[in-house]
Amino acid sequence: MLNNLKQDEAGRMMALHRLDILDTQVEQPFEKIVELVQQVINVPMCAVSLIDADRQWFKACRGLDVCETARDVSFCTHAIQSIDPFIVRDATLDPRFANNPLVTDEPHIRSYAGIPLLTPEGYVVGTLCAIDRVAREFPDHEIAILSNFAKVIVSELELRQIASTDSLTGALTRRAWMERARIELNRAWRHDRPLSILMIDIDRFKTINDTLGHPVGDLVIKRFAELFMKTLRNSDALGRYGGEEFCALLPETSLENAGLLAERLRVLCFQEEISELNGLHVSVSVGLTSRQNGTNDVLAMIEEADRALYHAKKSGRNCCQSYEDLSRELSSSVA
Ligand code: GH3
Ligand code: MG
Ligand code: MG
Repeated sequence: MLNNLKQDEAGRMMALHRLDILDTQVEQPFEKIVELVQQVINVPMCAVSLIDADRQWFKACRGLDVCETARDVSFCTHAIQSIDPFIVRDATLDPRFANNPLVTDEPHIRSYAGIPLLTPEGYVVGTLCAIDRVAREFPDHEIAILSNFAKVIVSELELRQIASTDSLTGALTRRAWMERARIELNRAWRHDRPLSILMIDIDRFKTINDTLGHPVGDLVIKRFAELFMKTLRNSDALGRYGGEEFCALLPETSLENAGLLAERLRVLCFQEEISELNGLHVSVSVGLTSRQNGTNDVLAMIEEADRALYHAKKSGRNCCQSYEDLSRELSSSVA
C-alpha cells in the first residue's frame, strides 16, 4: 500500500470537518456495511468510527449502545496512527488495554480489528472496526474483507461530500446547510449558546444577467461566495440557498455581532471590483435573526431571516435588517 499518511492533527481535523459527517443522521450505506461486517466476520460489535478532537463518534454501529465515547479510552485512536490494520487479539493480555474501562467494564471488549479510513488526501479520519467479547484471531481473509469495506466507506464519504457541495461556489448545498444548521441549533439549544443566521440576496441580479449575460452573472455569484467564505470563521457555514441567495450559519454569534458581520459583508460586496462588470458595483441585501430562547426549529429561523430580508429589499436594498428590530418596530407601530 502506498504510504502517503499525513500525521498532522490540525490537517486531519480539517479533513474530517470537510466531510461534514459528525453528528449527522443515520444513512443507509453505512448501516448496510456494519450489518454485513457483523454477519460476515461474525462479531457481536462493529462500528464506523470517526475520530473527533476529544471523542470518537459512530456514524453507524451494531452491538454498542452509545453513539460516542471519549477519545482517550478508544481503541480506534490507536488504529488511526498508521495506515495498516490495527489488531488486538486479547485486550486483557495487552498492557495498553488491560485496564481500559471498555475492557474491564461494559461492553467488555476482548478483541479488536480496526481498519483505518484513509482519505485520498492522506488523512485517517476514523476506522471501520470489528469487536468481539472473546479473544480471537482475525485471519487474513477477514482483514481483506474489512479493508474492502473500509474503501467503500471512504468512497461513500467522498460522494456524500460532493453531493453536499455546490459546484459553482463551493458553498454547501441547501440540503447540506440545513442539516448542519439543525445540528448546530440543537447544540446551541442544549448548551444555551447564541447562534445567528444571515440570508443574503444579490440585488437586482436579473439586470446583470440581462445586460451583461449569464456567465458574468455566474462570475458575480462565485466572487461573492469567495468573499463570504474568506470573511466567515471556520466554524461558520455558508450555503447556497437558491440561485443568487446565500445563507450563513453563525454558531456562538450574538445578534449584535451577526449584525456587524452582515454590515461588513454588505460593504465588501459593494466595494468588490469585478472587471467584467465595467465599473458597475453590485450590492446585496441581508436579513438576519438570532436564536430566541427555546427556538429549536431551523425552518422558523429561516422564515424570520427571510421576512427581514424582504423588508431590507423594500427599504431600498443594499442594507441589512434584523428580524428582531423588525418585529419590535412592527409591534410598536401596532401599539
Ligand atoms: P432583487 O433585488 O429583488 O433580489 O432582484 P433580483 O433581480 O435579484 O430578483 P430575483 O431573485 O427575482 O432574480 C434572481 C435571478 O437570478 C433570477 C435568475 O434568472 C437568476 N439566477 C438564478 N440562478 C442563477 C445562476 O446560477 N447564474 C446566473 N447567472 N443567474 C442565476
Ligand atoms: Mg436578488
Ligand atoms: Mg433572489
